[in-house]
Parts: sequence; C-alpha cells; structure tokens
Amino acid sequence: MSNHDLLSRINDRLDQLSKLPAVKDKLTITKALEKKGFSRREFMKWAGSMSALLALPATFTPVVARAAELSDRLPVIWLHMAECTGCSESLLRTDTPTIDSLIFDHISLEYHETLMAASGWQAEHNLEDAIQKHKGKYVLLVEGGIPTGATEHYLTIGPHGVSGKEHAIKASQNAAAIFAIGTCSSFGGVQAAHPNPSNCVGLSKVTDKPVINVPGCPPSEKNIVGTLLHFILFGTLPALDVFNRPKWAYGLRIHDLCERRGRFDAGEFVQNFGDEGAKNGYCLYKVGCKGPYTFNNCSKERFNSHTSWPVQAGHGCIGCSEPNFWDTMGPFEEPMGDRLYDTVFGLGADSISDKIGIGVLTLAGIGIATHAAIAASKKNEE
Ligand code: FSX
Ligand code: SF4
Ligand code: F3S
Repeated sequence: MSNHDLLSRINDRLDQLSKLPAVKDKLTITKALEKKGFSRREFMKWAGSMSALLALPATFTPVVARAAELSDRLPVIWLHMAECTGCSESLLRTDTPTIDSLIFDHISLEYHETLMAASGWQAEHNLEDAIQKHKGKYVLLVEGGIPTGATEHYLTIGPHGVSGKEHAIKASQNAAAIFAIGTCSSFGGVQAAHPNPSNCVGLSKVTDKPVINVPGCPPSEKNIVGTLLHFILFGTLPALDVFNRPKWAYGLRIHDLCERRGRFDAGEFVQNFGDEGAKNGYCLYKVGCKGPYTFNNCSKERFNSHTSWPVQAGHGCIGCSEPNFWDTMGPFEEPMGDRLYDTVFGLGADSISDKIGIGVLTLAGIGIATHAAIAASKKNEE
C-alpha cells in the first residue's frame, strides 16, 4: 500500500473515531497540554518523534497528532497480575509530567488497579461494568504474569476467590485488542523464573485470543504509548516477530544502535566495573552485556523522556525483553560466551524448530564471542 493510500485509510479511521463521544468528560489533549505548559509546537515535535518511533515517514506527523487527540475515544482496561508494577511506574513515575504521561492520562482508562480509588466490591463492580459497557471496543492491557498453579494460593482476588487467571481470560474475551505489557505478562517474567512455584505463564498461554507482547522489565514509556497510538492509527495488529513483539519496537538488537558499539568494534572493553575502561565508556560485553542477544529499542529511545538507559548508566543490558531472561541470560555480569541461546535469529517465521534454532544460534553466539576476542587481541597488539 502506498503512503498516500495508507494516510487516507488512517484519516478515514480517525474520522470514524472523531464521531464517537469522548468516553469521559475531560479537557481536550491540547487544553490539557497547554495547562501543563506544553506548546502546540512541542506537541507536534512529540508527534514527529512518535511517527519515527513507529517507523512512519515524517509526513504522518499530523495524523499521529490527531490520533493522540482522539485517544480519549478508546476505552482501556488495564489489569494487574503477578508483578512489581514497574510497567505502570515506567510510564507514570516522573516528577515532571511528560507528553507521554499526559497522553496516558488522556486515554479513557476505565479500569487500572493501581491508579483507581475504588477497592474491594466497588473495584470488582467497576471491572464488570467496564467490560459490559465497552464490549468488543475496549483495549485490554495486562501487566504481570499469570499464575496457573493452585489458584487458592496464588493471586486470588476478591471475596469469592476469583483468580487473576480467570479475570484475565474473562476480560480478554470481549477486547478489541490485547496487549501484554511487560516481560511478565508477555512471557511469565521474574515469577516464572526457575523453580516457578506459582507455575506462572505469559498471557498468551491462558487466552485463545491474539496477544501482542510489549516486553521489557519494564518496557519504556515510548513503547507503551506507541503501542496504543499504533492501534488508534491502524485498528489492526502491527507486524510482529516470532515472539509476537511489534517489529517497530523490537526489530533491532540493543547492540545494533548502542552508543558503545564503536568501542566493541575497536576491541575496547570494560574488564571490571570501576576500571579505566568503565570511566571511558568502553563496551560492557565482558562484564556481561546481553545487548547482542536482545531485541529492543532502548539504545535509541532510552527511558524517562530520553534521559538514560542501562548501558548509558554503566551496566550491561540484562536482556530484559527476551523470553525467560532470568534463567537464560544470567549470570548478568558475565559474558554469554559460546553458550547456546534461543533468539529470534534462530526461529523460523512459520515454524519454530529447536534444532535449526540452536544450530544457527550457536553460530551467532560464537560469531559474537569470536568478534569480541579478535577485536580485543587486535587492540592488545596496538
Ligand atoms: Fe515489574 Fe511490570 Fe518487570 Fe514485570 O514490569 S518491571 S516485574 S516486566 O510486569 O511490573
Ligand atoms: Fe553496547 Fe553491550 Fe553491544 Fe557493548 S555489547 S556495544 S555495551 S550493546
Ligand atoms: Fe532491558 Fe536491556 Fe533495555 S536490560 S531495559 S532490554 S537495555
């Protein structure tokens, strides 16, 4: 489809959305931003950066801005399962509000267990109400892994002992789109790490509806807001990788765009935390950086309004957006070396073959280790 056709399809969709009443009676986003001191110019600049994030050309900036303005037409239900709430915090915990957090304020968050005032019976009632009222139209965001073990012990909610798993399945049945926010909801996360006492799994394992994974422990605010904007713009699911992650966010490795990549290529490695190399911003591969095995856009988008990200702060990436990273990426401060590891590289688009996967991955793993060794020896010869 040409950009022109795509733009007119988006505009048709936004026209339809604009005819719907706002779910809640609130200030328009333009007014809300104004009130917080953001100019229209800053908002358009933000829309431009979101277009780039979603891999759209700059000519899409006005429709991205319009999509953000119409985000109050989209009812959103956000459920919490087993997790630390870091995903919500990633978006909301800032001492100065950002445009991302204001957009999140602006969406019609019909139900969010950490943000709402209601509790107990009232909360149960609100969830039921939101599901009924917006049947087939709401976007479901689920944060946290789903315990599937003995439900009488794990994540049992409410006086009737309804499990988190039951809540998640029920809410997924009538959702227009379902996004697993964070690694826990995508793949099980920390509570699914060995020995996984609650038999925790990712959301896609308990519902028969399609789930888009937005992993990261936590994911950046950009990837959360971008996911919602993408759905408002297109109303369809984005192109995905084999782990059901949107390619616009998880299509490249941390290593591909890392600011220390030149150091890696030049064989300049931190050998120990605190050494001269560390002070000079050398590559963190030898102190355990898993950036070469991890698909995410942190090296480009960073966190907290583009302030920083793990590698910039001086620690290697621990692979937090990969499935089972707690078990497979550790020890976090040692290099992977030539250990076998499953990444997108080894998994076919249609079929997942462990055998082929491991074969290819071994090569990829050794390739990286060898590159690092050659680069280091070249450096030592100088
Ligand atoms: Fe925490 Fe979210 Fe990690 Fe999990 O983030 S930051 S444990 S991905 O589900 O709250
Ligand atoms: Fe960056 Fe890590 Fe790759 Fe080094 S190994 S270049 S620190 S991502
Ligand atoms: Fe996670 Fe690595 Fe990004 S640890 S936050 S994927 S840099």
